[in-house]
Amino acid sequence: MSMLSFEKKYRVRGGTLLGGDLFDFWVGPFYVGFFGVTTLFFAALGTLMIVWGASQGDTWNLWQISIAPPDLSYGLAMAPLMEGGLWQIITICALGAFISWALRQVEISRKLGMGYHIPVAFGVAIFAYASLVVIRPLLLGAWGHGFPYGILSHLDWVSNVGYQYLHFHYNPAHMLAVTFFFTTTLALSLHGGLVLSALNPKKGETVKTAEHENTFFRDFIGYSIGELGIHRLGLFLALNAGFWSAVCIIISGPFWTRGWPEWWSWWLELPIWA
Ligand code: UQ1
Repeated sequence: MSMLSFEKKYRVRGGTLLGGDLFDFWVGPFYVGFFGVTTLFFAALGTLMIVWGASQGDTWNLWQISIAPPDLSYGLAMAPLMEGGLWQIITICALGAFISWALRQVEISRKLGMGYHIPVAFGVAIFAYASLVVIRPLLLGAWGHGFPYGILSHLDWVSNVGYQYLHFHYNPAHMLAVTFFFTTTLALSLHGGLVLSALNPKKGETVKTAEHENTFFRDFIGYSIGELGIHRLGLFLALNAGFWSAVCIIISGPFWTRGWPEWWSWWLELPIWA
């Protein structure tokens, strides 16, 4: 079955969370749905706000354009447009677009009778973003703790907040997050390499199957996690990368205010050294 006739078979009505049949249609290959409309709305409005904010700034240099959150003195109140209010609206648009996108994934999953693994996975990425611009600012009592929307400015923010805790790499949750990020890339490169090596042979050679893939890793390290297993492992690694990233920044400030190297004093204070 060609992909087009296959897709036609599964282009079914229903499964919507909101809007009933009203937006239950496709535009070309794309499912629309109520949340397709809200995604488009928030993404367009947010992008427009960024471009308008840039036009009010003092540079069109793509690296230097930045839209800053309000001053800390505004606390958790709304700020005037040009003093962080724009950042607040852009943040609402970003979350509106991301959450709409996740709910559109839910609707498509329901139509296809699939599990919700995809929206749940994307939800963890949304959580990581929200932890920076909503959860931590709320816990610290000011929107000014969010990061600025600019290519270089957000890097400066990361650097500054990192040094605020002396050495962020001593943050145990940051250690876990970084380790999960690296392990994710290791797993995906092993998996991608394995699948391509088996399924995309050079001209004149036959396509290999899962048995070859299993045998490679059994010969190589005495163990194969399997076709389903590698995807479970990949999802586990990736979700943990996002989750511990969120944790590592949420605990910095709200739950630990000193340098992260000092956190490890508990190790030096263990009674076993006496
Ligand atoms: C693996 O064992 C396996 O099973 C056949 C795959 O499936 C296609 C893989 O992609 C990879 C990478 C492995 C090896 C991974 C581990 C954790 C042993």
